[in-house]
Amino acid sequence: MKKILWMTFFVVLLTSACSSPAAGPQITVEGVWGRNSPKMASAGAFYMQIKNSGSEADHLISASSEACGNVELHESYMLEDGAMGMRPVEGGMIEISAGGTVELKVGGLHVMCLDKVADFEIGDKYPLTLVFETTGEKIVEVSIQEEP
Ligand SMILES: [Cu+2]
Repeated sequence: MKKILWMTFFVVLLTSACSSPAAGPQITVEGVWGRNSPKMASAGAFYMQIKNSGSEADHLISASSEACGNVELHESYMLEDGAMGMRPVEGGMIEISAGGTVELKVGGLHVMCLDKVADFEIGDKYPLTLVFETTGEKIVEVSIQEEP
């Protein structure tokens, strides 16, 4: 009986914590990965889920990594002949709306690693610095793997 009371207490606590998001953006980044590729491939793409559990939108505005000479924010799009192309995102930034999640995935948005300086072998890990307009810098780890 006592146990049930305690459980109820915690459920109430959790519920109240969830119903009032913290002021400002609350950014978390998960599942950061890139596909394995040899060094002679000059570019690679990084994918991830970016979640904002806060009450205000934020924007991913740039990124950098020691594994890349240059990093750009890209989107994939369909070319006239049906093939896929990619280009820098419109406006140069990716919006993460309040309470929203943006998925960077194969065939969609991605962080483009240009002028790669290393082989990307399965199991390698590289730090990636993401810069958000409001949140500022967030350093995450890219895990090199086959498509999960
Ligand atoms: Cu790209």
